[in-house]
Amino acid sequence: MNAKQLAAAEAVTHIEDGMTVGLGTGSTSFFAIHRIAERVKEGLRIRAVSSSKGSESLARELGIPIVPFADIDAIDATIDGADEVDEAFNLIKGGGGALLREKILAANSRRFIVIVDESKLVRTLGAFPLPVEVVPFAHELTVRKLEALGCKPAIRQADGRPFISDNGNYIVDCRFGAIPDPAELSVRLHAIPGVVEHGLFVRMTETVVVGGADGSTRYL
Ligand code: ABF
Repeated sequence: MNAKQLAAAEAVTHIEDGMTVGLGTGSTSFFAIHRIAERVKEGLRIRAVSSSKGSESLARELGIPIVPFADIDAIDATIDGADEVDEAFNLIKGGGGALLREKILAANSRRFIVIVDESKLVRTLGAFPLPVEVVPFAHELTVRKLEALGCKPAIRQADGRPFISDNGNYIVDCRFGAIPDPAELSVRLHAIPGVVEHGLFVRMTETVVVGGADGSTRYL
C-alpha cells in the first residue's frame, strides 16, 4: 500500500458496526471508501452519507449503503482528506471542489478523521491556494472583495469554462502565500456577501492520520 492507502486503512479501523459514516472526497478518501466497502462485504453494518456526487457514486457502485440526511440524527465519524494540515490541526481543503459539503459533514460529525500523506503537513497554511466557494451572481464583485483581503484570486476553470461545484457555485482559488491566523481570515471571508463557504477548517479535527512513504502510519 502507498502512503495514502495506509492512512485510509488505519482510519477505517475506527469504523464500527451500527455507525453512520461520512465519506470524504479526493484520492485519499477514495481509498478509504474502497476499504469500507471491503469491510461491508465482510459483514460490517453501517449507513453512509457523502460529501460529493463523486464519492456517492463510488460508494453506491461498491455496495456501501447511502442514506438520505433526513434519516440520520448525526454522523458518528467522517473520514476525509486535506490539502494542507498545520501544526494546530487546521486544514486547507477543497482542492477537489467539495469543500462546502465536506465542511457540513465535518461540522455534524462526532469524530472527524483526516487522512493525509506527509506532503500535506505544513508549519503554516497557505502555500496551497485557498478554495472559496462563491455564488455565480456578481462573482466579479465578490472576487474583488477576496482580492482586497490580500490574495491573488483565480476562478477555477474546467474545460475552458468556470468549474461548477456540486452545489452550482464557482470556486475561487485564493493564493495568500501564508495564512498565519486561519481563524481570523475565516471570519473575514464569511463577512463577504457572495461567499458561500471556504476551505479553512479551523479547529475541526483532533485526529490526523499520516501515511508514510516508509510504510508507517502515525497519528499527529
Ligand atoms: C478532499 O481531498 C479535499 O478537500 C482535498 O482538497 C482533497 C485532497 O485530495 P487528495 O486526497 O487527493 O490528496 O477532501
